[in-house]
Amino acid sequence: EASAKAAAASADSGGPTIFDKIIAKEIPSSIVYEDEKVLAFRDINPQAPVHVLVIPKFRNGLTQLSKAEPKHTEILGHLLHAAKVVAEKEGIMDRFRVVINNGPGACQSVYHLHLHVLGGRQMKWPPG
Ligand code: DGP
Repeated sequence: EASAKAAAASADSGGPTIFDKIIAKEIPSSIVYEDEKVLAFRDINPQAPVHVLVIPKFRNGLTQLSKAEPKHTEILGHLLHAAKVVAEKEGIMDRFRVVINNGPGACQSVYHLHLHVLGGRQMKWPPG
């Protein structure tokens, strides 16, 4: 499973991703939180009882965290705050993890920046 995911991971093409269709609601998703800047929805392949993805509605070049520039600082802060709101709504405020996979070597598979909010079980350290 883990190696299959790593193999499926590809490099950043800069092209559209599945998340564009989720934002446009052309593909249904289970939305947990939404505002004018971000969308939070349940991961299709959950790795914990709570596994929510938080994404910017406007990618603006942020295919991955390594592409972050000073112009992105506001949305980056907004995403982190939204992760906290998701944890609060999901009832895992005292025991959650936020993860960003960056690049094929970290198993990033969708090139639209996203935060994973994970919780609802005992989390292990170090992560795999
Ligand atoms: P990453 O590997 O960090 O790039 O995470 C991408 C996540 O996106 C992965 O955990 C599965 C999730 N995902 C991919 N396609 C869909 C989809 O169509 N719907 C939902 N809800 N999640 C998706």
